[in-house]
Amino acid sequence: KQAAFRTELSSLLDLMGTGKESLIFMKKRLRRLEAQWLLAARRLEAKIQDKPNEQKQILVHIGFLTEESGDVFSPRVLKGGPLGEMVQWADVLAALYVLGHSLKITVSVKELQSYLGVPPGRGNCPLTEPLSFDLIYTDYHGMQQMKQHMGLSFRKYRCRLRVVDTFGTEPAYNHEEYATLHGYRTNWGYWNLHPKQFMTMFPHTPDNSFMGFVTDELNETERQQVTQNKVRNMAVVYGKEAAMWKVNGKEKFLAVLHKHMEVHGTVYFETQRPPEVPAFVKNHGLLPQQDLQQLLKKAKLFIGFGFPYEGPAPLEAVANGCVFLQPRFNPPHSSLNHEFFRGKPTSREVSSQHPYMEMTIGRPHVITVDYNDTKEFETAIKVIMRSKIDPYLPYEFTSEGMLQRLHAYIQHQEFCSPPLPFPIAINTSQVNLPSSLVLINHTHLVWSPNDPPPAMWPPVTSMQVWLSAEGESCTSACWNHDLVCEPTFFSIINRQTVLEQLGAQCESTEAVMSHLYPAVSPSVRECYLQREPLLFSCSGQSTKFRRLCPCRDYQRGQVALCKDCS
Ligand code: U2F
Repeated sequence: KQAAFRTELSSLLDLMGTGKESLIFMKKRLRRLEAQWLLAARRLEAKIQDKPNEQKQILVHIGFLTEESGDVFSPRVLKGGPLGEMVQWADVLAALYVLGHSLKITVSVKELQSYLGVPPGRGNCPLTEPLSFDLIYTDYHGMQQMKQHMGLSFRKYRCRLRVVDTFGTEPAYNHEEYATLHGYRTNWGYWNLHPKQFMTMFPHTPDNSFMGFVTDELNETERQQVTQNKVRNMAVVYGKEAAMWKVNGKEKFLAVLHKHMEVHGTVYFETQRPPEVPAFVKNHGLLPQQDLQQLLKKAKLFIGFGFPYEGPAPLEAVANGCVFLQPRFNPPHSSLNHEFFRGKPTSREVSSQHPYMEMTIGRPHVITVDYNDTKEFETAIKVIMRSKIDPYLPYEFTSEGMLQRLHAYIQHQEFCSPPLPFPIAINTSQVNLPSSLVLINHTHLVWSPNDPPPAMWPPVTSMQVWLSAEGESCTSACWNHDLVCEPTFFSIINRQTVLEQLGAQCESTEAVMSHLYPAVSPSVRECYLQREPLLFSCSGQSTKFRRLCPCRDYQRGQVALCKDCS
């Protein structure tokens, strides 16, 4: 059945239940953004007119909001606690709903059981009826609860899961046996999912799918008003909880900031100003999202103190015409050296408070400096005050962008069917270029005459294969060629001939289970292929190896999709 784009959000609100502050926050957000979502749906509909849009039966189980997982978030909604996850879930619900899918939503284990068809009082038994959902969107907590209540059926159906996972899960941490043997410890368990089933808040690692969220969009009149009404010397500090203001050396850089600008804050407080917030700061208290947007429309600068990491607010600030100023981390923060990331299933190095803002958006909208260097800091403030900058929002964070991406995932991503056939050979004789250039793309793949090329997604026409520098990950090797690592293609290129064609010298070749392979160790001329498809990894890196990297092109402003993808 073809899914019909929806023309209202009010029935979605009725599906959501009530009571919890978190649900109230999400519903408020949905109401506020309804017009934006519906307009985006009309636009996308016009673009994909004759493409298939099959209606799916979808269960959304928001595990972190269940009482059974402790629900530590809901009571903090009005007290400055994390809201990013709620922003994202609200937007996931909106997107799934307006795309026209059939939704069931739960925030309790009891409801979960009834939707799954687990008879009351029976835990941990296989389901008696086939699962009626094509897809289940959940999180780590929800997955744990499903495992507990589905018994052996969990394994059977886990390919239908989509796990919303803020900071991402790298393949080395996902594979149970490998992670256990090699010390990739996590607090979240090992699930042996296809890494693309994990869906992140920002495009953190191409091993996972980028889910994202949306930001309020401005129309042309609003854009002009915002640009005209900017207050040159008004700064807003990023940090709604007093603890976020406990920063070493804060006095020094705040004094510099205060010398030039009027400093505003939105820090939650009960009765008195929190002692962490200096007296010269004009504190508005925690604001409703809409009021924060108004404040950001006037402000010139939105300034981060280093925490929270990778939240939505800086994107909202830049979308409202602010410059985001943030600290560089040297050395970078990661699960190896920072308490916040410890136990999270990733070794990703976070080079500033918000690497996406730093690297994908960058100047003039985002300035990243060393806060201990007073001169560099002060120069940045002066540059910002002089600058004239328009509001900016990458397409991937607009409602249309999120709908386009989610639509593509739902129609094309498939983790339940058996692996695709491999090409029978790689015909590289026609290519004769120096080894530092792109040598292999889809034209060199030879498929068996009985088996036509498989319909892959993303299409293999977007592929370009490169060898990384020693010590470099495929994520960064592809990025350096203005491409994105695409793990789907690993299975096609996991061959000695491909390594050799790219200039690797293979005196011996072995197939091994490791998140670093396929790769070559140039000093000893040993080549390694991957034996375990779940361990194909864009993020793996080690000083000893040059990695074999499947890259693809991407759409400007929509990194999740290749140029020919829709
Ligand atoms: C991030 O968590 P947060 O939820 O704290 O991220 P923020 O960027 O601070 O903001 C989330 C939302 O809070 C809203 C604002 C953002 O959409 O509009 N808000 C508000 O309504 N009123 C205010 O006065 C100030 C902000 C991240 F998202 C989480 O995944 C991480 O767990 C957390 C820790 O790194 O950081």
